[in-house]
Amino acid sequence: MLRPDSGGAVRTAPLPGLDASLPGRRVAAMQPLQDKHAFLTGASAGIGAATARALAAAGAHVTLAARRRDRLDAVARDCPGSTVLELDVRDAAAVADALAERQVDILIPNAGLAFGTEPVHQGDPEEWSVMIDTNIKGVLHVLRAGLPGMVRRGQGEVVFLGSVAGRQVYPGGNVYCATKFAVRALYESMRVDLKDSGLRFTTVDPGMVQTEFSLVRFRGDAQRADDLYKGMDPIRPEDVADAIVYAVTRPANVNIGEIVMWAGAQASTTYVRRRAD
Ligand code: NDP
Ligand code: 8X3
Repeated sequence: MLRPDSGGAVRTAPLPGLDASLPGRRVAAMQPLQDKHAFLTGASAGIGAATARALAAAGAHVTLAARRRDRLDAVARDCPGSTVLELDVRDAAAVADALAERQVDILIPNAGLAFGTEPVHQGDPEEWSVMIDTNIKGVLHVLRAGLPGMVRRGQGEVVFLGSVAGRQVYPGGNVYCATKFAVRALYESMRVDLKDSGLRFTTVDPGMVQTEFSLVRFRGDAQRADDLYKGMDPIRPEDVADAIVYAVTRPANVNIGEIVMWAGAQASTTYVRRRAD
């Protein structure tokens, strides 16, 4: 707690878990991840892969889940003590099985994707279903399977991968944006529903991150995906991983709620400053 002393200067009175060894400063002690178990979906690429590597580097045991086994194995080689799990988050029973016997401290339902930027009247209902089943129901499956153990133990944390697309719509974002608005609603719901659980909830909401996301969105059109980042410096997946590690390493008296992360050149989901190159 900060309080003024008789001379008007600020002195420190340490809170539990805070390092007051430096005179005149309050330094939060990092929570070690050494004995922590993290369960991460969408770990075969992009933000998930970078986060798995960062959590493992911070000492956590990471379970890497996604559909592509070869890609998971490649990421796992950089994550000592990790486990890989071929998993489609749309399959509720498979997700329940995967989490049944696992003690999880850090749950990260990161798997997600977008298809297309057509307006709804030209959209493909099959693609909407994949987005909704992955980005909303997939997150719900992971929560339903992972939370009971965490609630029973009264500890742990969930980090959602929202998006600025869950805060502002943009032309052609429609169904994808709706799924990310839903993720934010789920994040807020968890805070309310589980307010007495002892769990922490965080949503990390990035802007333009260069991953395979746009390649998937543009259905394999690499040129179109690359063009999206032309003349600007996008967020790197490692930057997002860094934010996630920051959130989960805060001391117990702190809960980082929402991290909104724009690319430096992004004024909004629609306005991006680009160089002429
Ligand atoms: P990538 O395409 O690079 O990675 C997506 C990951 O999700 C892959 O590991 C993929 O693995 C996995 N995945 C997709 N569908 C399923 C499924 N049904 N079951 C299990 N895993 C699945 O994208 P990002 O890393 O960029 O995206 C990660 C998250 O971040 C998403 O939720 C996305 O919405 C969000 N996000 C991305 C931003 C961006 O600009 N890139 C910005 C804001 C948020 P596999 O195919 O092997 O199953
Ligand atoms: C992904 C970021 O702006 O392409 O969530 O929708 S954006």
